Amino acid sequence: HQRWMFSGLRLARDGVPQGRTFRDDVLEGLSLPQKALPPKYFYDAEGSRLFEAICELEAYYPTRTELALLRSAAQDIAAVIPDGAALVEFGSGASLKTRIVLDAAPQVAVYAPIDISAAALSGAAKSIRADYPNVIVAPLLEDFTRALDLPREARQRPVVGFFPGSTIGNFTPTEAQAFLAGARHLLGEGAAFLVGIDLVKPEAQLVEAYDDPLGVTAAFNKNLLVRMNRELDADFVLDGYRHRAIWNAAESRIEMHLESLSDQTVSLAGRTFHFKAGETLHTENSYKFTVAGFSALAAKAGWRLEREWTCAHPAFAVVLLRT
Ligand code: AVJ
Repeated sequence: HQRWMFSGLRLARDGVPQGRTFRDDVLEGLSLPQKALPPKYFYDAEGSRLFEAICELEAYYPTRTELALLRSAAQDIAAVIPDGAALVEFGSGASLKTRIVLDAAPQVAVYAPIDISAAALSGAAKSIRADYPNVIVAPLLEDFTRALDLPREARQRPVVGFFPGSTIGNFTPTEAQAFLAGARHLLGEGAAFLVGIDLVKPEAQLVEAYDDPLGVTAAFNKNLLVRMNRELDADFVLDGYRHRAIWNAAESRIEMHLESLSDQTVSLAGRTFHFKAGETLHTENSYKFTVAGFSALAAKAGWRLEREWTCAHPAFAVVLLRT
């Protein structure tokens, strides 16, 4: 399929970053018995900014824990990256963790970040180009689950996938397996794949991380309402909902919801939706893993776990998968 160039970013398929629109997914999600939206819609420009603010919070341990792990493992990681490699990052955001890899592995020739946020992707591409003039940066504006082929610059090179942040935790186990199988196909035979996974830990610490005392995560969650109001002409009353973070032990996941504080009706894109008092809109799952459990999941998608770097407190792991 054809790729278009638009504001320096490459778009897959006819200049539209995805086949289904925000509108399609919202109309479908609000019609479900348990109202739900895909978490990828958090990341408009404001949502990406709020997510970066979350990453700085004392309560939100994953970012700093993984940064420290990557720094301590940087030499080991550099040693598994071949000369002239292409580093392909899924959901690259501000590309901050990437810098640890690029600093340790000057043999990386091409950096291909894939992200759904145009603002985050163009900002990151610009700053990586400025700071790593020897690296060819080939950004792809796309929902990373839909990336079907590598940018031209990355082809015919040894490929290393990079998927930090435990973003894989947004997928159900079935979706995660499908994503890992797709990534295996995209990255190709012989590829290495570095994946960050958040590990199961005490409930209080998990809930605090997703319902921080400063309310930044609440603002991040509610920004979805703001986005629907702006982009879909909806009339959500922001004070009519509260942010909830719940540990679902049976599924081993944190769930984020927006809970309606009263019986209310919302109009959106010419339709109406009713919320009962206490009814929720389920906005995110964030699965927490064990290394053994994740390794079994990856194996079902054709990857074998070659190495792992773990931090005990707070529990977090970076694993190296190999085809
Ligand atoms: C970007 C999916 C890894 O699940 O921890 C942070 C998103 N949501 N706080 C996560 C998020 C609320 C984050 N991921």
